[in-house]
Amino acid sequence: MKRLSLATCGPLGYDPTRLEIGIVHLGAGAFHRAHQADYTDDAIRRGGHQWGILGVSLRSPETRDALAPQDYLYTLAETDESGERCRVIGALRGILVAPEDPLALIEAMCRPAVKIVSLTVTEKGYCHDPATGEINENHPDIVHDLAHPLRPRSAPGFLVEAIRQRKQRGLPAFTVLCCDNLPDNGRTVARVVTRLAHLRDPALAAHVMENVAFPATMLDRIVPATTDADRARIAAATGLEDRWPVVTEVYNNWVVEDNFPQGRPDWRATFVTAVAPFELMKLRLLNGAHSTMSYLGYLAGHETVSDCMQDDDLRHLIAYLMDVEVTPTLAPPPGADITAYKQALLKRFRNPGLRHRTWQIAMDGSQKLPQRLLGTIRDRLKTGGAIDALALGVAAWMRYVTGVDEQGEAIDVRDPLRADLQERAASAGLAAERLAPALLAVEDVFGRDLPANPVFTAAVTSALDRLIRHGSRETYRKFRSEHP
Ligand code: CS2
Repeated sequence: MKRLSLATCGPLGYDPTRLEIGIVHLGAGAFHRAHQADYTDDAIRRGGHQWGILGVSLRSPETRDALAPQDYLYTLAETDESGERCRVIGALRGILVAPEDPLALIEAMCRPAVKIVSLTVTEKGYCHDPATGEINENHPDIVHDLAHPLRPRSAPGFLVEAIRQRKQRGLPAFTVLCCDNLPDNGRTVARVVTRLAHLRDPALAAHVMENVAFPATMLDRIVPATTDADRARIAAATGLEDRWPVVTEVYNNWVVEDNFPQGRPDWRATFVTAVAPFELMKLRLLNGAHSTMSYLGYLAGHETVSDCMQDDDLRHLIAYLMDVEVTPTLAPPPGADITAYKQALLKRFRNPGLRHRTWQIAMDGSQKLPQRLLGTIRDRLKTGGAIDALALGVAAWMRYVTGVDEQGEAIDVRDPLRADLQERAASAGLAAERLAPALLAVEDVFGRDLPANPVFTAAVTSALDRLIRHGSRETYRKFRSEHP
């Protein structure tokens, strides 16, 4: 079978070899390739030839090695109940692997034609403390980047050095576009970058504050990790071998704060002045449901989100969480219909064409819980609202990060705080009255307020006790009978 390439791909509606690089994107994983690259590809097809994307892998060469021999083209497979449709995306024009040559990346970020540096480096990639949103000055990558500022390792380190060099060269600053699920993502990244710049030189921090725009965004598209089965199916459908296609849903949404002083592609996104209400709706409903379902579902033996949705009791819990406990904390975003969004979400979660593993979503819980569940819990506690489903989500995370499942098998827990979490879990043992306080004491996740709130600690401890005694399935089955 022939390999996908410029020679075999057929017409794309534009000539990828003619594109200028206007965007450098840090974190060229599946999510970026299914979301921002798709929007940009569409804008290029309508004439935006100055918006080619140079992707960057901050760690491994895998994506570059897979895509370089196919001229960085890849197939985007979009699935819904009517089936799967494939098309080729040409917006990505190269991938740099940062650790191989950090200077080359800085150089690329300093090209005059580059107007935007966007990022999907996951929550942990910002080296911040998730409970406060402030940079973690003891993070090993930040310590490294302060010692070796010209050859950074972290995303904030690259941003600061490239901003500094552009200033030195008399070039206008690029716009920093965070595309990760962080709360108040534009402002959070602005704070992290400004603080790192300040630690290097207060004048550089002043330059960042005055000249760099950090628009906020809300991104919404479900993109599971690509599997070999996906590769085989897509090759059979297209007749071309593609080493790294991306599979996603047909649904796609992007709300962006329109603040791009150097210009931007003509993305068919929703441009607004305030992203916050859209972001809260999405993080609390979609991601809050995702995380709750992934811990409970994993413990109950469900491999994917669509498997979880086949389980009536778990589906009930998720719908209850969204309707009864999350919705009252949301201010409806202008023009959005929360009820319709929730209905659509349950349908998207059911999509059998997406094999979105509970284990994948369970990753990095310490970085996700604050914006997905804990912010909602704080709002509920303020108004005296019940938090039974939310507390069960938090308790399921606690049970999961012990690293041993209900059958006594090891769980492959991936989390930057794993060592600390598992040490606490091991010394507490599998007893809720010790395990809950041991994990609630992780200040980076829970802050100081939540562990001091008796309503919250009681709810989490009692949910964890049920999970430990009766197992996940029985716990959410019982939840349904108690919360019809
Ligand atoms: C998921 C998200 O992996 C996860 O934690 O909750 O990646 C989710 O699929 C996206 O935010 C959807 O937009």
